[in-house]
Amino acid sequence: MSHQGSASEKPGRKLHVVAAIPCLDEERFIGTVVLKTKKHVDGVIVIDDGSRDATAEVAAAAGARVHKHGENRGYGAAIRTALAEGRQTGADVLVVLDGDGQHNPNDIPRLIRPLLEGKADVAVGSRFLDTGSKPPLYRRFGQRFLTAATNLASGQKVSDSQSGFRAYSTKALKELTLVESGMSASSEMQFAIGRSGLRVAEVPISVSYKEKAKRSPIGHGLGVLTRLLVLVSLRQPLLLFGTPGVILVAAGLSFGIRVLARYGETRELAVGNALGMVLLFLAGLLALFSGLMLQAMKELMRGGAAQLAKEMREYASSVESAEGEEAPQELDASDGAGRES
Ligand SMILES: Nc1nc2c(ncn2[C@@H]2O[C@H](COP(=O)(O)OP(=O)(O)OP(=O)(O)O)[C@@H](O)[C@H]2O)c(=O)[nH]1
Ligand SMILES: [Mg+2]
Repeated sequence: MSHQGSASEKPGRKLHVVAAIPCLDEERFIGTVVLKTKKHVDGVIVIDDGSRDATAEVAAAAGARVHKHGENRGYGAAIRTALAEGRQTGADVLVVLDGDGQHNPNDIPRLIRPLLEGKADVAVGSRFLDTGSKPPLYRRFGQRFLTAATNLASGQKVSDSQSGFRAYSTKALKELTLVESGMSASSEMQFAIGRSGLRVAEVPISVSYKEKAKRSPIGHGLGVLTRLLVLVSLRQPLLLFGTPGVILVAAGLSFGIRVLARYGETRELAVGNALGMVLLFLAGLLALFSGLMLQAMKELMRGGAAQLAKEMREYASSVESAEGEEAPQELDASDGAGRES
């Protein structure tokens, strides 16, 4: 397979395109996926994420190099391995696609074109730009919802945040790192892309949902959403906790005003409103406090710790030098005292 370098890279240089396929129990599909993928890339690596079936054997027989996880570590961990493999093999472009046959390897040339032409560093295959095939309605709803949440949280907009069909340039492979181990890795990747300022291209892809879902889509969606909340709370804790905190405190205040007004009119305590006021106030303060604590932790983790250590060192040395200036006087005094006695 020959891919020519773009004018912005070394003109005419043959680019090395590698595909990585994360797999968990995909023996039924992986053979076909590898064979079809091989036609479009220079090498195929299958990340066998602790499969209990013959995924690894079938993949190897089809001509892939297999990187085995000793146990199931999750989709995100498999993607981390894929990115590391891409870096190790010195790939100019790393394509990642699912091993369950839902992606069409014939879409690879279209997906990687923006990277080969030097127009983007990351290409995200989108199931929602293609006019032909679409996921079933109930899956689309969940995917759209997760995309809206991820776009809002990460500040990086794409039409299909949960797509597993992507391509990365060498620069992207160098800059993008993941921490999430589960299915939330696609969302986390969007945060990482947003932070890095890498150029993103969205490319329409076709998908096949002929097979019944192997894993619960509801469990999948809720899992991603939970991790998304964790990601946002780490990235923008004041926004996530501070906003509801302020709203709750304001609601508590309005209940308080009502309690006072009622008391002024009737000299009676509106017990329900008073209770509401206390509860809303407490919840609001708790949220504000959590936001501030997490924000402080974030600042500390993001270099604040280094700054604090520097300030402490400066303080310690200023104390030492102040003591050093005072010390001779003390010595003199004690010396004097010694001589006197
Ligand atoms: N779910 C899951 N998939 C994994 C894991 N490790 C690797 N994979 C592979 O990651 C790819 C995506 O997983 P899927 O379960 O198909 O995720 P999906 O395409 O979003 O969901 P479906 O529409 O149900 O297929 C597949 O090739 C899996 O075999 C893991 O721990 N869990
Ligand atoms: Mg799938």
